[in-house]
Amino acid sequence: MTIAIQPEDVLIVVDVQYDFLPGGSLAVAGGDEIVPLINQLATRFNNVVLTQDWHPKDHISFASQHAGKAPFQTIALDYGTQVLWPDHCVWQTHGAELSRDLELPHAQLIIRKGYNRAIDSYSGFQEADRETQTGLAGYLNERDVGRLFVVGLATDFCVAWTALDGIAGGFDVTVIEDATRAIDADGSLAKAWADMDEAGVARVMSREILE
Ligand code: VGL
Ligand code: ZN
Repeated sequence: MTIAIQPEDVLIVVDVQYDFLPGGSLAVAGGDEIVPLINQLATRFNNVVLTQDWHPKDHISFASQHAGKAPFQTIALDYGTQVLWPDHCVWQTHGAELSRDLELPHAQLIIRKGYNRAIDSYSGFQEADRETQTGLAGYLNERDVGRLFVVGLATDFCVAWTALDGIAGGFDVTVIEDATRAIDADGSLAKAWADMDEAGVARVMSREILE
């Protein structure tokens, strides 16, 4: 099926930052492979928005902040279960920078998330407490945009949560599968796709847009 991108559609580029790319502290396998594809896809969109994971150095999601805990273990927090991560995307570090290989001169908004020490934020829309809003929904609604197409890192965390919250916010959301890569810890990728399928997130391949 061919998908014709409309002028009001939006490409959301999630967390293409050095710490999630090969060599980074939370490297996603093959994360670098999607950058040229994202650049190509972006030429079809008038509207491009990026998200940037942006943590203080003592962020609650870092295993280093919890005695006796290792990355990829979990802890219970007020807002639910939190996966613990290696320190990553600490503000004003190289790892937090967006990849310089992204060619998105027409991108209109960079939304930072995860800057509150005590709350994680996988989603570009709201933090993990499910209350604190980033402002992205307000921005998109005020601009009266069309469908949302989500790409970036990682499929099973920030891409999935952003897509799911997009649906919850009443948007038509599609994930461009081959323009994402996953962490896939402990079945997280299969679960993310099951959740997205159930919520009504559409799933396409980039060739359906580019052909
Ligand atoms: C992400 C884990 C922690 C992501 C961000 O971008 O998917 N994953 N912080
Ligand atoms: Zn993070």
